Amino acid sequence: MAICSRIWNFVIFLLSLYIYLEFAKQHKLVMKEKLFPEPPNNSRDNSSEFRPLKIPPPPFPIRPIFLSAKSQLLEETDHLSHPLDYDFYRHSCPKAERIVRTVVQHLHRVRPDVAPALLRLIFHDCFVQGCDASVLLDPSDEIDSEKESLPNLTLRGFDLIDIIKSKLEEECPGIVSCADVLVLAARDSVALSGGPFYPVYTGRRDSVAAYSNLARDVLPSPHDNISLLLHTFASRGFDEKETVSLFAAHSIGVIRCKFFKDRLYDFNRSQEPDPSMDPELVPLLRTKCHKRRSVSSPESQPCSCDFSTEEEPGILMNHEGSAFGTQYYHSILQGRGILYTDQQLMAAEATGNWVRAYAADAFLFRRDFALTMMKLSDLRVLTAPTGQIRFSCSKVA
Ligand SMILES: *[C@@H]1O[C@H](CO)[C@@H](O)[C@H](O)[C@H]1NC(C)=O
Ligand SMILES: *[C@@H]1O[C@H](CO)[C@@H](O)[C@H](O)[C@H]1NC(C)=O
Ligand SMILES: *[C@@H]1O[C@H](CO)[C@@H](O)[C@H](O)[C@H]1NC(C)=O
Ligand SMILES: *[C@@H]1O[C@H](CO)[C@@H](O)[C@H](O)[C@H]1NC(C)=O
Ligand SMILES: CC(=O)N[C@H]1CO[C@H](CO)[C@@H](O)[C@@H]1O
Repeated sequence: MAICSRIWNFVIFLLSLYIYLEFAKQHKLVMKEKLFPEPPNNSRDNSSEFRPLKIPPPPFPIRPIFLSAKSQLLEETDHLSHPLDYDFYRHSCPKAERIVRTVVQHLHRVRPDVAPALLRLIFHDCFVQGCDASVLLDPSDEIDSEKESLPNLTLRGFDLIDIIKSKLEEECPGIVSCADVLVLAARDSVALSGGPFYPVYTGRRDSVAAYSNLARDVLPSPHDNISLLLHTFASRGFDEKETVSLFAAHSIGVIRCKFFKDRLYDFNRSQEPDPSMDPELVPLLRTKCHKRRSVSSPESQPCSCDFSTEEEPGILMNHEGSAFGTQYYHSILQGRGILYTDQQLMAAEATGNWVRAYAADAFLFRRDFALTMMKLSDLRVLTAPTGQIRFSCSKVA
């Protein structure tokens, strides 16, 4: 018995040593790797784009390898000029970020649509008037809800935000804003679905209004061409590189047939498939998305479609794990982008170059995606004394 147990302990010891050495090796490898690679030599701008990162140390290591690359402290000046604070709730609700993470982790295990839903929510919130949780407001007499405006039809996950918020209210009532909940939850769900982890500032406050008309006007559509797309993203301060990296959000979730069916059957009213789509992909997608439904609801007017999204067929974009992002760019390079806008990334030289760069270099992509998400999360935030802290995210307090 005793010998048996000693052998067993030795095996365990060897195993731990092996794991430790593997980890150390990986760690060293990554540190040696070009952490801040040169831009693709055909990219347009070469000036300030590739400065090393200066971001604060993360509160917890979800992706230690990614984080080890950039644990330098935020520059003092950056910090002072920033409207938000790092770890804003450290005194008022120290468990806030941990609670968000725990709930998101739990939800992620039971519902695979959590990450895509939260990513879409944060994009729709931040892109419209800023990250102020305006997208979460229900319609009422005073609120012309963004939920009602056309692009919101694909939005889900409001219930996820409510669940997280109610947990926070139990711990520290009236302290954590819905805008912060959304940003933190999106950040954690990206990491859980194989994307990079990135630190976010907190201290946002919630809007007292929604902006449904603005939502209709400024949100990009799946039918936008590249010039319109770049114009839309530039209006929110995103350059070509950032625009291309944000599109990696399309590497998870389900894309409904109604958003791309015209490309399979009647592109640009030609009765032909979209010539920019890989001809081998067309029959494959046709088996998922039948023509019949499109006859009764022309694709050029998506708003006349059947809104019952639960029954609406779609394509699962399950490029998760280590392939988050890079696999998506590979698909585009092969003409296998699902949406017209996805494939349009190849229609301009600058964006096409970034697609190539990200397909080839996962590390470059992860860094840029993290930076762009951080930028998105900080768009036009409300801070005290403006805005408010809602008790229920769907209602003005
Ligand atoms: C980029 O650099 C590589 C290696 O230096 C070279 O082979 C390639 O032709 C360059 N591409 C362009 C577009 O300049
Ligand atoms: C890129 O860098 C080179 C050398 O530093 C410089 O001469 C050139 O003007 C830069 N190009 C752009 C677009 O900034
Ligand atoms: C892109 O779309 C816009 C709006 O639909 C249109 O005005 C523009 O001509 C299009 N550009 C190209 C290059 O097709
Ligand atoms: C759509 O068809 C029209 C007329 O045939 C043509 O002028 C236009 O360039 C086409 N647009 C696209 C995006 O192919
Ligand atoms: C489900 C839903 O909210 N649908 C609305 C989406 O937006 C359109 C147009 O703004 C409305 O007509 C729908 O009722």
